[in-house]
Amino acid sequence: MSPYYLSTMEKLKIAIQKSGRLYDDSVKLLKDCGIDLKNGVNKLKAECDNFPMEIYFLRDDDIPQYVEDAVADIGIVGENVLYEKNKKAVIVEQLGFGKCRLSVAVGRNESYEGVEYLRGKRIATSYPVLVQQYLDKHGVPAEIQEISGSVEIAPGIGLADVIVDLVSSGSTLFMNGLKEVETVLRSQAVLVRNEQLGAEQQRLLEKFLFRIRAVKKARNNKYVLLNAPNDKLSEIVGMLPGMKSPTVLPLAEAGWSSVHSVISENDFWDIIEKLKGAGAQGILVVPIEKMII
Ligand code: PRT
Ligand code: ZN
Repeated sequence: MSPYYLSTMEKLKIAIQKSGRLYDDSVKLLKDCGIDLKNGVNKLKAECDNFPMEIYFLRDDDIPQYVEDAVADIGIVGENVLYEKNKKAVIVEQLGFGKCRLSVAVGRNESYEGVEYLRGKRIATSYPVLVQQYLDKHGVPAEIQEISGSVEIAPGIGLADVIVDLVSSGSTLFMNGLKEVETVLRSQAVLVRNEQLGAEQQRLLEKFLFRIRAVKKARNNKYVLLNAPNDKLSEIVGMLPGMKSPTVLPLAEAGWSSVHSVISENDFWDIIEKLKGAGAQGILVVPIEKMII
């Protein structure tokens, strides 16, 4: 085996979106995992100095195929694209960004009372496979018009009665006189892998995943420091989860302690309110960079 061949075998090849809504978050995830990309000249491929990884920049629609064919070992892609393309790629981890829903939308003034409304209608979408599955599941036949972009204008120009498109804030639908009536799929970016990774790629993936999980945990938690009067200490400590249990240190001022803990983003405001109510002061909230339990 030539040294060149060996060096290419030992890298984990990842496919990410070349530009678009997943690009920034995908690159940020790699950076937060301590992986420094050396930007390729034409940005089709990048290498890394400090992790055996090679990054391919592709259209998101092509990523499932590249992973199925093992051109890339792993990839970052929206679940919506993954399920629509129906390729053999295994989901390894949900990444918590690129969140959206694939929704059915109709004219704002239509009286919509349920999926039966769709029977015999013309539905414009870029997701014919997922829409067909949805119609079959509900036993409602309809005509699917596949279009690749600007789906939201289809009803206005008489191309369709209904659309099924991705929605995040809902403002595109609103601006086009449409309302969201059903959710076909909830989606977010996921890390996928080829079905049969080699042992070395599997080992590198485990290493990468360990870092991803530490980054995700850190993003979902905050480090909280506060001052508590000692007579309220046990009540305040009881409100805080902490990784094992909160850290309590005496302050220079008699009768007060400093309490340190980690709070989940989800419960954050509830707990902070309770802490204040119980007499906590000088509450500082600090982002966590990595969190390994
Ligand atoms: O060039 P390439 O093929 O790679 O990119 P693309 O144009 O096909 O995809 P891109 O970059 O638009 O989206 C990439 C992925 O981001 C999608 O496959 C989803 O997984 C995810 N995502 C998250 C979204 C949205 N949110 C989203 N809101 N993709 C598209 N939209 C569009 C939607 O189609 C509609 O036009 O945004 C509009 C609606 O947004 P709101 O906020 O007005 O509701
Ligand atoms: Zn695309």
